[in-house]
Amino acid sequence: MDSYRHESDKDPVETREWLDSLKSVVEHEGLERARFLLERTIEDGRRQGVAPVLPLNTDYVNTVRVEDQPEFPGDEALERRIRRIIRWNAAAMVHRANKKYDGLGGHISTYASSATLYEIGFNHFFRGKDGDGLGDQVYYQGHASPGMYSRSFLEGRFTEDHMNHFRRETERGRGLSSYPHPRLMPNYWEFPTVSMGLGPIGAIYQARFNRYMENRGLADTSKSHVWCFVGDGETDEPETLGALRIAAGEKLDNLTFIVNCNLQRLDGPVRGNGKIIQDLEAVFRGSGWDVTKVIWGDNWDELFARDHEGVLRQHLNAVVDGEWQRLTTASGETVRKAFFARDPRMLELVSHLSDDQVGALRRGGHSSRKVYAGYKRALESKGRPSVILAHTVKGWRLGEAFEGSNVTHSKKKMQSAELKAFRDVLELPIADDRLEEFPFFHPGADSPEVQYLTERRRALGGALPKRRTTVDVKLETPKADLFGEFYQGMAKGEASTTMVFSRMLAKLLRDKKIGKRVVPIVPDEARTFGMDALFGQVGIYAAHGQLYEPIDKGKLLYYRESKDGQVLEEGITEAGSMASFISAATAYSVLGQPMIPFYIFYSMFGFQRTGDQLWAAGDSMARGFVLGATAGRTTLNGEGLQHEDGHSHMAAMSVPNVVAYDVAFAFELAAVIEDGLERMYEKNENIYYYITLQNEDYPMPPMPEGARDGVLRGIYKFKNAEKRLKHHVQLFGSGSIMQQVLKAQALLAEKFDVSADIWGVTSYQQLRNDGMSCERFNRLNPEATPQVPYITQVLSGVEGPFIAASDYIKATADVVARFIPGRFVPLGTDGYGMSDTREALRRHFEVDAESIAIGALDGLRQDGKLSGKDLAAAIQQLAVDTGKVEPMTV
Ligand SMILES: Cc1ncc(C[n+]2csc(CCOP(=O)(O)OP(=O)(O)O)c2C)c(N)n1
Ligand SMILES: [Mg+2]
Repeated sequence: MDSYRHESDKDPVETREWLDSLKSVVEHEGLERARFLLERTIEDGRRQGVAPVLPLNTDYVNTVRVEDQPEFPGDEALERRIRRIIRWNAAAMVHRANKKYDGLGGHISTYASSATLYEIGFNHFFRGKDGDGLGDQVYYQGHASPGMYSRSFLEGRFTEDHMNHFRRETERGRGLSSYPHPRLMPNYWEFPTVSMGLGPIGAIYQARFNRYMENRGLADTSKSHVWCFVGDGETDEPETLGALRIAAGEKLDNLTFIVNCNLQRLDGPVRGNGKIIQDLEAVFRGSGWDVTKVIWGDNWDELFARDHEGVLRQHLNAVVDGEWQRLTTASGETVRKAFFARDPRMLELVSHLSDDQVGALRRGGHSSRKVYAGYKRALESKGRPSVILAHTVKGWRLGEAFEGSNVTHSKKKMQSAELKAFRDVLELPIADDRLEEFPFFHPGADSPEVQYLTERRRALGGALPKRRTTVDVKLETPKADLFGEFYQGMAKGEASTTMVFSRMLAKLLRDKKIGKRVVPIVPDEARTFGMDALFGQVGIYAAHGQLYEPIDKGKLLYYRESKDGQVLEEGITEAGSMASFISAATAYSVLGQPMIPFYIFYSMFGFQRTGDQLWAAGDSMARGFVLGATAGRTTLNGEGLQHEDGHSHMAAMSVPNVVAYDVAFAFELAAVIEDGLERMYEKNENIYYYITLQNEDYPMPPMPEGARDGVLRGIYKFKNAEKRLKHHVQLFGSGSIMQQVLKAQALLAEKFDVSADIWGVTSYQQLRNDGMSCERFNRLNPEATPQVPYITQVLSGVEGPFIAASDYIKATADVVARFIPGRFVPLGTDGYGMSDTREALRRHFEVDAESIAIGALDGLRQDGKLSGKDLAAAIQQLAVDTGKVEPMTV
């Protein structure tokens, strides 16, 4: 009667004795004692040189043993009926949308596989926002959204008209968005999840941020739990699994992942030749998570109970997912032949079952009791995060064409026969002659189903999903006293905009009113940006405090980690830092507490590396500041083409609610941050800021009289020409290239009898948005007084040509070309970055003072004020090599 008889077992009797004594301990003294003895034996074995390689995997069976399974606390039959109605409506909304408008899209099979996982959560675990505490945060699998809508429909939160407008949102307020998008349904969705991987990493950092808020005394999140639904295919994304260690290291037992293991992704099986659940078990356990596998449904219990030899387990361990997928829709007869017949002892195990009964052996993710047991166990995990790996069937109950089929993900409609079968399986009272229209079904507000589900939600703190839209806390943002010195500039000496920012941040942190709400976030670059003093000033957040004496303890500003530290020093993870940024920037809604994140990073690793999260931040209606530091293709010299950013402003332009600035001076930065605080935290605008900062030192002048409005709108007059010379030009400068523009002004006057006015352009993006908005207004209101773009107004009557120079690619400035009343010559840093001195790089990219002067003279030539010969002579005089390589081609 040996279970797990091994080929290599030389002395089965001895083996049996060991196993029997273990069994006896389990039976008489319990699991804890047995676990202790095993651990002690292994420990001792190691000392004696026996080093067992312990598998990270357990058998392919449920983690919760039948003996330990809790009582199911709900009304199982009623919950089944509710689930069935929701499943029906979820399929109906996708089918109806596509029947009417072919190609609208949507997914039927995903929710069909995860209905029980969601419903157990909604009926028994997820806490709403209207009860005790702040409520849970639930990350729904994006393309399971029809299930959530259908639940809300039953609750009376949506009408049939809403349901008929799934994926038809242009009639604002009527439609339901394809996936969870707070921007599109601000009262409903909290977290955009459908870009795979962003939900899971976001959930981890949200759970951590909840602790941060708790530990810093800013919010009571002790009753909030973060739940994240993840697709098994989604676990292929590095973002999904990449931060698991963070969650374990921070002991986030306020976090649970629920992985819907239907074994399939879009094209086919996730691990056809392997076992995704086992893979994930090893990864999660190895990362320090508590793993609960919910693999088999109730009707397997008695088979396992009789599997004394472990033969069933052994074979379950061996079958690969591709095979399970095939067996999903196979008849009982086939399953018996293809699986149970692998061993006569297995055949014996099912000999009392009919083929139909064999065919009906369920997967655990479709059993309320098993799923409930899994949730309960996961929630009881202490000191570490937990994950539920639930085995399900993709397209469950939708019929053969859907269940487990490789094409199921993309199927949007059901055929007549399928509809009939579906209705019969769900036992819904829908007449045959109405089937074709696939009507929505609502049992009525007074029905036991609706009463039950409403009561359950009431007990758990209100309906979900739900997003808070109002901010109860009013912030008073600091004014002149804090920003004054920056507007005044520096009487002597030099600074970089990064240094200026660092000083401004330190002052903001000290502000009595909002200081504690400031959240500095940095991915292991604080020293690079001169911000390391913050470590001492406000401390680094560390969930467990500082468990060591830091090497620099004697210093005034040492590396101080503490439980109530304020800085989120994230280590080298821009993805993690972005997730933290989103948590802090949405805290006004998610936790009802406005926070002011300043996330500072190497600008190359922002919109380029984590662009999708910056997009999601916009969707989430994040409010805060992201600062691309050491920016500018030639200003961060010597670092080569993976650091020298000359294009993040172009990427930033693609996110509609980003307000982007490329600042040159302290006063510009002061205006932008002061205004940003007011717009985001007093006026509650749903925008966030992208500001590039550079590391080149130069003098910081005072703000010119009356320039503030222009600074904020994107362009202002910085300096007029000292006197008018033979020819006249307008020079635009941004960021540190403004210094080259100033030099060009002198050069032009000195050598070529050309005078120049200088304009600071802080934001081509803002100027462009304004210009396009005017154009649109004029197009649609041809009889109204035409609107004039701000830049056109400012430059009206100003004599060109206009020459723009920045440390960004030419397209950045070019976006305003058509709003400029005259000849426009944009100069910029097209081509890959490379390492050299700033001077050499600026000559290479043609944004140094000489190249700007040439640009100005060329503008005059194009306007017929200078000849080609004049220009050629000037180029020679400036010693610029006309045969130099074109930077774009390098
Ligand atoms: C980053 C990203 N890549 C690709 C997709 C397209 N996509 C949507 S659903 C899907 C398959 C999802 O499979 P799985 O995670 O297993 O979810 P299931 O529907 O099986 O529950 C894919 C590839 C996406 N949404 N996001
Ligand atoms: Mg899947």
